[in-house]
Amino acid sequence: MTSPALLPISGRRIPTLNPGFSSFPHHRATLRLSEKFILLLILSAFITLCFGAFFFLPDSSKHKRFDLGLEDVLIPHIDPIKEGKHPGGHIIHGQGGHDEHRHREDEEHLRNKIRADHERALEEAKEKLKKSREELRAEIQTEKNKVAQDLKKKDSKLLPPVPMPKLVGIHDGDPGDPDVKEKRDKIREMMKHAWDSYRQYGWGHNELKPLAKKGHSTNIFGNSQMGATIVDALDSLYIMGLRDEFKDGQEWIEKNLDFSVNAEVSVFEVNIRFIGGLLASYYLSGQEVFKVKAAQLAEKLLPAFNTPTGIPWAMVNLKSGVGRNWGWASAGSSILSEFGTLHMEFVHMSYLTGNPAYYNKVMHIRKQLQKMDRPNGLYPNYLNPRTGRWGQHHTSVGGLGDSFYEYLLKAWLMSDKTDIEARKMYDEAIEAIEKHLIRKSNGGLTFIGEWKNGHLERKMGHLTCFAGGMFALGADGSQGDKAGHYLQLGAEIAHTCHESYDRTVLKLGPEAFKFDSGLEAVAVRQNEKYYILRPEVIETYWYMWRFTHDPKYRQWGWEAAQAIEKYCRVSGGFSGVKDVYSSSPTFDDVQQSFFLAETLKYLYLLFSSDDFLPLDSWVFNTEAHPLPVLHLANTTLSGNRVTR
Ligand code: DMJ
Repeated sequence: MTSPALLPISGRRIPTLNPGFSSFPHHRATLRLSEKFILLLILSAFITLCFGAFFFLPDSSKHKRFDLGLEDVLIPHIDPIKEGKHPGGHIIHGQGGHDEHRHREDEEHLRNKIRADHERALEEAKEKLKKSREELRAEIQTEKNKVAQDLKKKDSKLLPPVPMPKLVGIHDGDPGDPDVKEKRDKIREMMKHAWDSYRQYGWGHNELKPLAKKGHSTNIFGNSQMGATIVDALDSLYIMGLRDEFKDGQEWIEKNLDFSVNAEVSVFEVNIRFIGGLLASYYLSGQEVFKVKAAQLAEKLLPAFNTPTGIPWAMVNLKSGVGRNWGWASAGSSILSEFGTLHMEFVHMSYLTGNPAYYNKVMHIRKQLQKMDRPNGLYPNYLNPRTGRWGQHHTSVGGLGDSFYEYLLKAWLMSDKTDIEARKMYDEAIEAIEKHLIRKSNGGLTFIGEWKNGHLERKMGHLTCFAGGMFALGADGSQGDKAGHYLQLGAEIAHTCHESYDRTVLKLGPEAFKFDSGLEAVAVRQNEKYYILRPEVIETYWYMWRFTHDPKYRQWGWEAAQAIEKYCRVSGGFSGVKDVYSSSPTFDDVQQSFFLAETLKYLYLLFSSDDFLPLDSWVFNTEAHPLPVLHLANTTLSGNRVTR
């Protein structure tokens, strides 16, 4: 049998010894697998022979070496104790009598063993030489498979078996009503077009350029090619019943997804899209591979927390573990929405791996934040991970702040409402936000502004529109019987965001819109007029639909779906548009991975029944990946049963 230890060499180039090949570079040929294999066997037999010859040297020459004081280095090569021959014994050279006699016996025994090994190796080599190329190839392949299998087993052994949380409502979601079903089928068809286009033109790349019909990526993924769209879209495929596509994606992940790459990635983005996506696929499908990959990736993110305060860097190199922050962030700061959006996935990682490190890291972030002064009770967007001090006192419920608030609420929901500390932080933060950032425009539209340079900027981002859904989701359980109030606030934000869509030519929302000088819910600057297939407005429609069943939310969702179909669909997928106020917009030529993960998923769920992924059993991460509520009352974070 071939020794597995020889296998890794099989891919290397070995200079040819075959006289039939010229030694000129242009004639130099790479040896074929089986030829290399035979050479290696002969080489290994030769090495064994040389090694054995050492023991036939006269004793005196070996003693001379020991006299040089190299015992510690050399003895292990022939130490019978290491060979397991004389447990508890030591060889003392230069002494006569019984010890010397025993030593000679040991050496004799060892020589015989080496001689026998050597002869067996030669016999095996001779046998191999008799075999045909095909037989040798088959043997090599069998060995390779075995090594791959062993590695796989080793990987999954890292993860202890933990009870699967109760998974409720993961099948179908047929809405019953044929008209609603037709809409749902249309969304499914859009998903298929987005996926098939990526499959055809961008497979394995992070994202797709639907007009250029080739792969695309951005700096959040470093220079990696990690198939972000595959990982991000997979649970949507599962939910929509696109099982062949799901299998295809799973196969790619099994064979190709490798995190040992020299790439500097965004900790936040990789967490919400990759770890979140893998976890959701694992819970929905039960396929172990997703859990194993999530665990491998999560481990790679841990070095990002090696900062003086434990507040992680924004970026980490997956290979070296070196972290740093974005150059544009105030005073070298980390970003609130980034380090504050790890909790859900990290708690699940501790649950599934039994490694408390993930849970400890995110709880440490929470503790750090609790210690700090908050201007007006608000959390600024920037925090320096070296000094532990805030950077600029900018506050936003949109970009740079948004999902931090979302994860406070969802930490509580995900813990089966036992993490009351998180709920308290959420309640206090929302109270401060309402007091200082939420206003009504002259035209009666409720908006959430941003705190900048000591005053309120009357501008709201598309990203901020997710907050309507968050207020509705957090209504139940809010302090002092304010549930109705928060549901109403959610409805008002949904209305404002719908207006931002309705006041455009394309009926698609701009990136940011103002409430100033007579302008209401419209973008002013050219660089705020784009729509990049974002989900937040549709996300809010879905939550509002679930909590109120007001048909206008389905109506608004359908309007958005039709506009996307009409203005963003191209033959190679779906593209963002640069100006929603222009009747002949240009495309940005990017099909974002979150379009498949979030926008289409929320639309599909909007036209599904409520018992499909019910909100008391599932909590959606900020990238719309559903994670089950962890009922930890009877189990620990590592899934073990609690003994009381
Ligand atoms: C998504 O990646 C996530 O929703 C994130 O929280 C912020 N926004 C993008 C999509 O717009």
